[in-house]
Amino acid sequence: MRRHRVLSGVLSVLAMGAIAGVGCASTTDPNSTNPPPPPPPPPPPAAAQMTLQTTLDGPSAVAAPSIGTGGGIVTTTPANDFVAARVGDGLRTDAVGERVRFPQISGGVQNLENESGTLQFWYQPSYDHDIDQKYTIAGTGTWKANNATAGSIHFGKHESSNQFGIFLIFFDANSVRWEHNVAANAYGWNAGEWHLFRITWDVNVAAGERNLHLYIDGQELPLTGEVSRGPQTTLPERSNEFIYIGARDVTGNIIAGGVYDDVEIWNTAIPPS
Ligand SMILES: [Ca+2]
Ligand SMILES: [Ca+2]
Repeated sequence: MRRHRVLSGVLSVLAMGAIAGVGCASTTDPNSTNPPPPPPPPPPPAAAQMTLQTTLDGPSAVAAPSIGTGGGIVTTTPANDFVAARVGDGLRTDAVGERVRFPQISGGVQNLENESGTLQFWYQPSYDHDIDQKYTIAGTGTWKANNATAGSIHFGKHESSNQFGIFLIFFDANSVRWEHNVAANAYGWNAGEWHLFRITWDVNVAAGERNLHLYIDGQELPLTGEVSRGPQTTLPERSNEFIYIGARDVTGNIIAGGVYDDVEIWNTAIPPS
């Protein structure tokens, strides 16, 4: 949960008070030749803070990330399957259920802000984007047996029956499902290539504005399907809910495949600069 909106409101009230004060002064001194004061500055934007950062260089980078609260868990076969990656080592996934996960919040420290945020990571898929296999890539909550966590986001790649598109699925506070897609002809990657993925979300955008955005290598991808627009709802972060890099579930039939590196999460939606 966040507090800066309260601060913004206070600043707005103070600014209005300042304007009112200026108006009173001018009416009591009609002969003043002083130039009118400049208008008050707008309230400052919410300060973006990184809430989680991990090098994925090994088990300790998951148990104790460089930014964020610890308690992350590695689930791979073989155990702790970290291999040479983009910078140092990274996490290798190549089967159902393989991943690292971090709690959304632990000990009062948030790794994630469900209201708005940015999830960025490097990913080297082990497969071409148009092979006939569904993959799970990352998510901000659990998804088991078609039962996803309210207030979570899920990202992956479809098989042929869904035209090899990307899926980016958002569940609001009431588990209403918004499934965004990227058509297969609007993106692409080959096995072994490193790409920079960025997902942003904000449930508090104005009416008509999109809540989610997806970028690969700094380029925004066109989202089609059930496009979610604001304002929307979500849930508070919970200590028993998790951010998944790799598989969103340890069972099921949707596999994770590829090497991940350098995961970063911020508490506001930040487009690539
Ligand atoms: Ca690394
Ligand atoms: Ca494995």
